[in-house]
Amino acid sequence: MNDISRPLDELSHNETLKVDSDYLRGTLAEEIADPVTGGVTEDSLQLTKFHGMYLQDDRELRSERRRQKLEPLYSFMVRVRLPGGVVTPQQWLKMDELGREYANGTLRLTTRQTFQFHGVFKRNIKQHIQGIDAVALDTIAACGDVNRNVISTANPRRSAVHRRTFELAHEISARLLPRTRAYHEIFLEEERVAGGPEEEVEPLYGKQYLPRKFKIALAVPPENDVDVFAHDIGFIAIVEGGELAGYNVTIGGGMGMTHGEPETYPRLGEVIGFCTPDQVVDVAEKIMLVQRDHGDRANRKHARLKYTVDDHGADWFRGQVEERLGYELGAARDYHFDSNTDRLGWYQGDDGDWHYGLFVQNGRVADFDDQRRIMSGLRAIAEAHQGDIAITTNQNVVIAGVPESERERIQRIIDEYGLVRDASRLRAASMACVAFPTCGLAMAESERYLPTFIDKLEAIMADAGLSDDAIVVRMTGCPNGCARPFLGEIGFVGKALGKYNLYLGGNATGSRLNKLHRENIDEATILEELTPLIQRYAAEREAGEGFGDFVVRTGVVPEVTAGRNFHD
Ligand code: SRM
Ligand code: SF4
Repeated sequence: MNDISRPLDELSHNETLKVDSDYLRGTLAEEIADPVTGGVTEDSLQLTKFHGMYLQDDRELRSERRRQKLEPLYSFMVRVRLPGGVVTPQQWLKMDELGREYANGTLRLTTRQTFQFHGVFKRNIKQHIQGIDAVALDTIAACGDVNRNVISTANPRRSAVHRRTFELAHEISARLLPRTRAYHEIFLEEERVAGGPEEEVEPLYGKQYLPRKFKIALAVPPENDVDVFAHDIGFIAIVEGGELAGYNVTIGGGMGMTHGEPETYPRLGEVIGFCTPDQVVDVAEKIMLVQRDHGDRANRKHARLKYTVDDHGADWFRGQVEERLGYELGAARDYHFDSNTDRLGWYQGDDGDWHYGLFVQNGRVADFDDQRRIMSGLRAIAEAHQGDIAITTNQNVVIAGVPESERERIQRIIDEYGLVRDASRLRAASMACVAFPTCGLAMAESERYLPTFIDKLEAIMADAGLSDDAIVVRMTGCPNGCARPFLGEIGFVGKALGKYNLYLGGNATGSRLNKLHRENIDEATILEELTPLIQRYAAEREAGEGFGDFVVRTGVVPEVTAGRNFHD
């Protein structure tokens, strides 16, 4: 029997919660209106996720609040659904305004190319969501056991293939969007309309939605900026004779694991076939439905599609998908990736317009000091710019579609506001997850620490004569893997405050997992470990060889060949 047909009392509590929630309503409306607490109950907290928000509290204030016998300082993190990551300047300006009015005065660009707001108090949550709605955006399904924000290679204005791929991200997102009106009733105050037959309320998800979160990414080689192998489903564009022939389909990627639990592990997605562009949305839907019916609903730590694939085998999974499609997937085609980082600075698209890839350190849009007024500068750009602003899955932005006549004006704003801090190639290839103070799961610092750590690594690189080189460095505050650290040439995964597990041996195309090298080490030990390796790399590397390839070739770490990293 598959889990969707098993009695609820054999499954995880979240399954009962979903079924009993009246399609994600629960008691949320009442709890949001209750002024006595800044929070909501544990069950409602689970439901808010499906509507794109998380209840958090400032972890640095916890003990002081406890001492004062106050409840934690609750607020919501709010995540926008933005398939493909593109906004108009007007939408950017609204996000900027909402960030200053209701959130903590900053915006956070995420590794799934969207906006996050932190620090939105419950009393403001409806106005905040209504503000997002006012510019035709929403937060539906940005979190929760549903298909999440569909990500696509950055900047659809680059070429016709990028444009079509971006459109497909939108089409997939629309097809897989939950149909319940709960969000509209609770946050936009729409009247509840008497529903039709049960099966029409959520035709794809039913009452139990998915076993766990579900993620889809679309890549256009040779760039793998989306880290296509890190997602439940991936589509890799195949261009033949200058035309988009279709997409290779991957299944079973995922990053998250738990320290000390080897039955959880990061896994690379694997290619199971090929489909044409007009088959993509159906293929995505059918893969999701196989996972809906066969994913583990008893153990949430084993509930992602990667485990369903490993439990049954990729051939079985493909067979299930083909049965539902009514046709077979084609044979996978050749493709080649050469990087998983962003294209930065000015470049030209196929139509002759210019685009500017702007590095935003760890995606934090804020005014840091007089020299680096990132939030004000991006606001000034949005006020002046007529094209799009595209968010990348490396937490950067692209000022997209700048006509030649406007280039100078945009460049002046970039310079005036210090938007481009002299980012070395090393820094530009680094990413950190949010972690402290907002993330409830963080074990170590990440976003707030990586910039100073990179200062130190830059010095080591300079000493080794590698100032102009890039190494893909990823850091997270815990092993959930939000900045995809297990794909880094160097990966840091938080273990405790000031302590990290050091991973080595990913590559610069996001197609190989790295390997645990040293466990639970502090900064001094990390630097002691990396300095001689970087010096050796400078002296002994082969032409064009990346750091990750070097440490694997020279046996510093063994190559992860199974597509899975059992982190030992
Ligand atoms: Fe994540 C949970 C932040 C991308 C794997 N992630 C969280 C939470 C919501 C913590 C929580 O559950 O209480 C974090 C909120 C922190 C905060 O204060 O903002 C959080 N994840 C993020 C973001 C903001 C990191 C960033 O610096 O950009 C990314 C938001 C993406 C978005 O816009 O939707 C983010 N998270 C990812 C990714 C990368 C990706 O999707 O490409 C992963 C690894 C891929 C994967 O899913 O395997 C990821 N996040 C997780 C997991 C582990 C999931 C698993 O099944 O293994 C958790 C914990 C969980 O779900 O139980 C988690
Ligand atoms: Fe939080 Fe861990 Fe994700 Fe970082 S990786 S944002 S610490 S859940």
